[in-house]
Amino acid sequence: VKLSLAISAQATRYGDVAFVGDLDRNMGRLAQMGYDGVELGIRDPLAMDAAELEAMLARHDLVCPVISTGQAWIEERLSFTSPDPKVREAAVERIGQHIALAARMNTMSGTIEHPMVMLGLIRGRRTEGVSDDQVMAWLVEALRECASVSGRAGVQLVIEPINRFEADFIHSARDGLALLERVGYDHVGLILDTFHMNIEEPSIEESMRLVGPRLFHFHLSDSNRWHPGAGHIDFASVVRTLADMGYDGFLSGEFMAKPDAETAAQRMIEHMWPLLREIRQG
Ligand code: LER
Ligand code: MN
Repeated sequence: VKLSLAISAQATRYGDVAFVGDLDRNMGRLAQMGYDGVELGIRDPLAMDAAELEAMLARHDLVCPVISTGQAWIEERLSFTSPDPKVREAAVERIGQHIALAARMNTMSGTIEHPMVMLGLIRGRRTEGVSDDQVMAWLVEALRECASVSGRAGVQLVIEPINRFEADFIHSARDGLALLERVGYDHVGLILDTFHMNIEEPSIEESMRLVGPRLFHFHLSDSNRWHPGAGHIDFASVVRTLADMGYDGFLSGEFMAKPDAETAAQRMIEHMWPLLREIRQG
């Protein structure tokens, strides 16, 4: 199991990532702290210099296991469930660009077996007067289109259940599994986030086990959206459960820059390393 940190590659209003700004400097600091990778939040892949990004990752000996896409919703309101077909189409097209970038970074570094693109907030929000069935039909249709593109590119898609205060639907592991069933592609899986699970799941560990092999990615965040160790989530138990499940992906920290970005990132390492070491020693 490797540790990564969710950071933003472009300026954003999104507040639950610790590092925004000078990407090269941030990657350097995280590599020094002992991180293996960075999860890059990218609003618009076409505005990124892919070659420069690859060079930066290589320079700091980091990999990018996942690209996250929520900023396209936050900044531009691109959405899979907008009543406007042009908006839905633009959202799918944008994710296609994320997929292409993820595939390219993998080809260059050659170190990530399954590059991934994360689909969370891009699902959009309910619109008054639109039925649940219609919302789900639009969502499934968009996901199937993205899955078809990502399958050809060798990129996995990961859908994130998000708590009820931040999203209108797909809140729990069960919701996520039911959605996967409807989408129907093996290379589409779930990412679980301890912050959302703490709000939505009866038992964090049981929900993780329920998802089992469909768990492709994982977000670490404490109950208060601070770094692991700052709240009341039992990360020893979370790590033990992941080990029992044979999870071998990344654990990606996603939390607010509190008390500040550097301290938060450092404290995640300090909190997680002893737990991971214990697991390794059996
Ligand atoms: C993104 O990974 C996330 O966890 C959500 O809270 C989106 O805001
Ligand atoms: Mn998350």
